Amino acid sequence: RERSWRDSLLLSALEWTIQFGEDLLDMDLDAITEYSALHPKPSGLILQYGTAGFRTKAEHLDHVMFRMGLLAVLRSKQTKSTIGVMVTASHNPEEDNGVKLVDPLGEMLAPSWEEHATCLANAEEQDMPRVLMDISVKAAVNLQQDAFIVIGRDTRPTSEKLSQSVIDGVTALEGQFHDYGLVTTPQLHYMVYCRNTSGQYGEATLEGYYQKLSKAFMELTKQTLCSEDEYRSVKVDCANGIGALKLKEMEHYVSQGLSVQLFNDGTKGKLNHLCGADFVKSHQKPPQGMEMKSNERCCSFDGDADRIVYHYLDVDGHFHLIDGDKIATLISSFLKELLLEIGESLNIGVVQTAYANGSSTRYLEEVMKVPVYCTKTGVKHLHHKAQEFDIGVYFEANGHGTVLFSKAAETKIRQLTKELEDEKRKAAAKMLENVIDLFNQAAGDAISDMLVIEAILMLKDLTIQQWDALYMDLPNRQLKVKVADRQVISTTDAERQVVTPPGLQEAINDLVKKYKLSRAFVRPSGTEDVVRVYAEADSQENADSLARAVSF
Ligand code: 16G
Ligand code: MG
Repeated sequence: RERSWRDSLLLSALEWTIQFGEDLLDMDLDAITEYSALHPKPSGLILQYGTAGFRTKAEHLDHVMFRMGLLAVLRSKQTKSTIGVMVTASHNPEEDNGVKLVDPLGEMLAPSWEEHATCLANAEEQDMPRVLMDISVKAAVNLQQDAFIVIGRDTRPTSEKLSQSVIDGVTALEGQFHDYGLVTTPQLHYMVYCRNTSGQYGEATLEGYYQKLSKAFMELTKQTLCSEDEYRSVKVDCANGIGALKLKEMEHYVSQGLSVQLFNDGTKGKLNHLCGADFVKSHQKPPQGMEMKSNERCCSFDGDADRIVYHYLDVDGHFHLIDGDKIATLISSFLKELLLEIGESLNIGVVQTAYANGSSTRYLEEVMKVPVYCTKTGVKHLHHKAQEFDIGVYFEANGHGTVLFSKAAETKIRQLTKELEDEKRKAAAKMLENVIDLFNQAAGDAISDMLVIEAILMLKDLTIQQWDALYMDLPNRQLKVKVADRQVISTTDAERQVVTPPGLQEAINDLVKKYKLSRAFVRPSGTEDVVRVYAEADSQENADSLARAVSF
C-alpha cells in the first residue's frame, strides 16, 4: 500500500497547483533522478546542516554537494536573487570538507532553509525528488523563476571535485551559475552581496574586491606620519589555506602602505596542521612554520580566511594572544573616538558570545562605556544582533567578526563628509567613511579585518604590546567532554545557563562559588559530537580546576 514516490509527487504537484494555479511540469524529474544517480547517497548516512553548514569527511559529501546545488536553485527562485554556495571546511583537518549556502545579502542561510537542507541531504535516493517537491511547496517556490548561483571553494584537495558536484545539481534544475573557483569564504559572501545590490556595494569580481578594500585602506592611512618600516609590516600565518593565495593576489594593491610577509602559504605544510587561527587560539601557542622575533606583530588566519587572531612574543619569549575580544575592543574604541570627534550621536553596540573573556566585557562596559550584548555561538546570531545598531561591532573570541553599519548611519556619514565645514570633523567623517568601505559588511573577513586593524594601529601609533595592554585576559580553560547524547543538555540566556538536565546548573553554580572572579558554562557543540566546557577564574590553576570539576 506504500505510495510510490511518483504518486506522492503527483500529490504534491496537485497541492501546489491548487495553491498557485500553475503546473509543475517545469521540473524535469527524470533528469533530476538520472543526475542524482551519479551522486548516490550512502544509505543510512545522516548529516545535519549545523552552525556553519554541512561538515564531515570529504568522502561522504558528494551527494550533499549535488543536493545543495539543487537547493540553492530553489532558494534562488524563491528569493529572486543570486545565492552562493561555498565548498570549505574552514579550520577542520584537510581530510574533511563542507558546504554552506549564502543568502541574498551575503548572510548565512535562513534557519527554515537549514531544515530543508537537512531533509534534502538525508532523503534516501528514491525519496529525494519528493522531498525536493515538498520543499518547493512548503516554501512557495515559483519554479518558473530564473535562478542564478555563484560557487566558490577553498584549497582542499577534494574541493574542486565537490564543487563540480554542486554545479551538477545546479545544472540538473537548469539554474545558471558562475564559478568563482578558488576564493575565501568572505570573498564569496561579498560577491553575493554585490550581485544582489546591483553593484552598489562593489563590483562582483576579485579585482573589484581588491580595488574596494585597498582604496579604503590607502585613503585611511595616507595621513599617518610614521614611515618606519617595522610599523608598516605584519607577518601572516595563512594556515596553509586559501588566505595565502588571495593575500598574494592582493599584496601589490596595498604595498605602498603595508608590507605583508606570508607564512604557511600552502607550498609545503598541510592545511590547518599545527598552524592557523584555530590552532593558535585553542592551544594558546605560536603556529609552527613562522619565524617570530620578539615584539613583532603577527596574525593567523583560519583555513578559509574568515577568522583572524593576532599574537606576538615578548622580550622574554612569552607568547601573547590577542583574540577576537581584544580586536573588538580596539575597533570599538577607535570608532567611538571618531564619533565623538564628528559630534554625531549614532549608537554603537558590541556583540559577543559567552566565550568572551570576562575582562573584555568589563573593559567595554566600565571603561569604554559601550553597551555589550551576548548571543548564542555562531556567526549568524552575532550578525543578526549587530544589525540592530547604527554601528554594530561583533566578534567571537575565536576571531570571527566584523562591523555592520546601518543604511541610515552610512548615508549620514557619507553626507557629513560633504557637508561638514570644520576640518577636523570632516576628516573624522572621511575616516569613518573609509572604515565602512574597508569592513566586509557581508561576513567577518580575515583580510579586511587585518587591514582595518593595521590602519588603526598606524593611525593611533600603537604597538602590539600597547594594544595588548588595554586589559589583562582572565585565565580560562576550555574542555571537551564526550557524552552518549549531547542533546540532553539544553541551554538558555545565550548558552550561559543550563535548562536540562535538571540540577546541572545548580551544581555548576556551587562549583563557581568556590573560586574568585569565576564563571563557567557548558553547551553542546554545534559542529562536533561533544559537550564544551568553559571556565574562567583568577588564576590559570583555578580556571583549570574549575573546568575539570564542571566536566563531572
Ligand atoms: C562554527 C561557527 C563559529 C562558531 C563555531 C562553534 C560560523 C561561520 N562558524 O565554526 O562561529 O564559533 O562553529 O563551534 O558560524 P562549536 O558549536 O563546535 O563550539
Ligand atoms: Mg572559517
